Amino acid sequence: WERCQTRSREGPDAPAGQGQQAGVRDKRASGGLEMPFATRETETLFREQPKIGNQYLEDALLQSYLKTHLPPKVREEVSQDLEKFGNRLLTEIKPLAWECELNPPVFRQYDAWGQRLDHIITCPAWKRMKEIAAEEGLIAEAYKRRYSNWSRVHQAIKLYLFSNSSGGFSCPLAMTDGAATVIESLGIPGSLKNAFHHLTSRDPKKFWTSGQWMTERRGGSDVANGTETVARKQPVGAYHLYGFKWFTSAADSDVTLTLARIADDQGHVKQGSGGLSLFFLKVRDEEGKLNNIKVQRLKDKLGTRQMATAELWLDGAKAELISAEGRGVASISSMLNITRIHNVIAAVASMRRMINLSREYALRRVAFGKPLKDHPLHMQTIARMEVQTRGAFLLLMEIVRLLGLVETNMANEQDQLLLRLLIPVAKLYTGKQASAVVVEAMECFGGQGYMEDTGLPVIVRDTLVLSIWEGTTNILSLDVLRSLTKSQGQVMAVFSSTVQRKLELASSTEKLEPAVKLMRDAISSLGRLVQRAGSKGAVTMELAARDFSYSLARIYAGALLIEHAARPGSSSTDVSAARRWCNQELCPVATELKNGSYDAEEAFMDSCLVYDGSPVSPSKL
Ligand code: UCC
Repeated sequence: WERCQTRSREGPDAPAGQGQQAGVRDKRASGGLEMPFATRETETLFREQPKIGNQYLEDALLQSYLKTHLPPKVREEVSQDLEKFGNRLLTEIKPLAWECELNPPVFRQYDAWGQRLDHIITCPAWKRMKEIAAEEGLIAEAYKRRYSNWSRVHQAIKLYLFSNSSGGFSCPLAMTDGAATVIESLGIPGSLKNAFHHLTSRDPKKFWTSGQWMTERRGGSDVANGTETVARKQPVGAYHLYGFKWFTSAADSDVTLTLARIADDQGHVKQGSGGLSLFFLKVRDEEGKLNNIKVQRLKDKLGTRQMATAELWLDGAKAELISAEGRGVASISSMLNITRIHNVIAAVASMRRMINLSREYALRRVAFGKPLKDHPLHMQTIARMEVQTRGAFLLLMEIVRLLGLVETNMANEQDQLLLRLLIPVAKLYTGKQASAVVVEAMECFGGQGYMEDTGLPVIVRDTLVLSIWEGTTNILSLDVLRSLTKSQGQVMAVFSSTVQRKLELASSTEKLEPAVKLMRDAISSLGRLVQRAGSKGAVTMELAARDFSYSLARIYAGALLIEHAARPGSSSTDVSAARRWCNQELCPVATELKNGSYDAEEAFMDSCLVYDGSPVSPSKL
């Protein structure tokens, strides 16, 4: 608390003028005499504070996407809602986000008399965020479906606008959305009807959030082998859970989904993925008492400090089995796929916010006798980030468009396969893009970008987790391979035909020809590679997984940018973004394959390089 209380109470783009006021005070103090030179310089620097306006109205790509895709009546209503929300974000929500940053959660384990409390104390602004999330329907919108398949797009855009002003509340919303999806996919059984109603409520007094307690001490990626929690069946049907959850994000949630191994009559459990089942539990009872859960401590994190991440002991927590026995991982996957989409939303939103602040600053900041906007090298740097962000944004919109179709039973089999493939691809790619873009954008502010009270480091810190949350880059790359194997390669056929179709739309647009050609070359390379992949061993596939996933991301985003640039009424910047995107290496996996990077000898050499000599066998580690 003390650390934060000393920081500015203003956000990164608080109303300008404080510097001027300080200057006026100095003037009065010096009796109206000419100010010293140094004071005047300081005053000038304060005036360069970047400001942001209504983030919906200022997002040209978002507006053009809605115009292109949404039916006019839906667009009109959605647009009104987004404009209103954009204003609310500026006037009410953004200051609350800064309050959340200044007042991170506090853990009180005991009272003065030694009684165990285990209270996670959150600030009033955090609690207000929960009410606002309900009022704005940030979860409800996706389940009430008043715009049919477009409801997901509407919800995702609201979350995208909310993300950087949410004070970390986007995280519990991601898990809440995931939990609601799991419950809906189970057909909303009677025992979970009430929970579903609360999770998708627009009433702040009724709205619940959910956790997603998956990570245990032995590992977060290898859930199948890392989960030790045991579930003991009770005579009346409920289960009691015993275990230790090592990372539980937004631990102040009302309910959670979690995995455990059901013990048989002798207390034995089945190991591996097939031993895991999915459970639903309420964190507290009606009187607010914890459900046989003990809070060990709060995590001390690099970022997302506004949100309480805790270590929890489950000491007989009452829970309901909600999957078939042994189908825990498969059942929680539908939650993971939703939270991974939220991760993409957060990644794109961070990039967009940092670019908007950078370009605003470039209008105001003068260096070497002219504003930054008149320095070509500086503009080139921001433009490169802009191209990356546009590709990522269209990828996000494509995924939520497909999700909307699937959830309203309007998707065909191809749409479903494509969605399954694109979620991990987009999650892993945008997580990395966002980390690179926000660090680059921080540099656009020089030393100011590194100052805590500008709020810029908060965005950077909170973005860096996005490549880790919900599966690291390599784990997601392996998930891409999983989707290929599971569909027996069908996802790749759908991927290629969808990309080809998008390119055909651009065939009559001369300015896009070079980009289309580069894309066609990349798809051919990818096609050849996939054909040869069958004859390669598992090590080659694993070594190629990340580059392969990057290739899919770059090719698909390229196709989306080209499609967007080929639409009637597109702008020269749309065309330029598509061309520039396609000028990067679109299919790195093909290049690396040619270089022999995925051969067994190279894997051996990787190990030698890492350990500077001979590879270390696991037993020596
Ligand atoms: O970090 C966490 C909370 C953070 C807060 C939330 C923030 C959200 C963003 C907010 C932004 C503001 S919670 C921890 C997150 N943990 C993970 O993401 C886990 C990472 N590890 C994996 O994803 C692994 O690949 C595992 C756990 C899925 C591997 O498990 P298994 O059991 O070894 O894998 P299997 O055997 O291949 O898969 C088991 C079943 C299979 O189905 P069947 O049996 O029918 O063949 C798979 O096809 O699960 C299915 N499956 C999937 N299905 C696995 N993954 C998927 C998937 N992604 N989609 C569909």
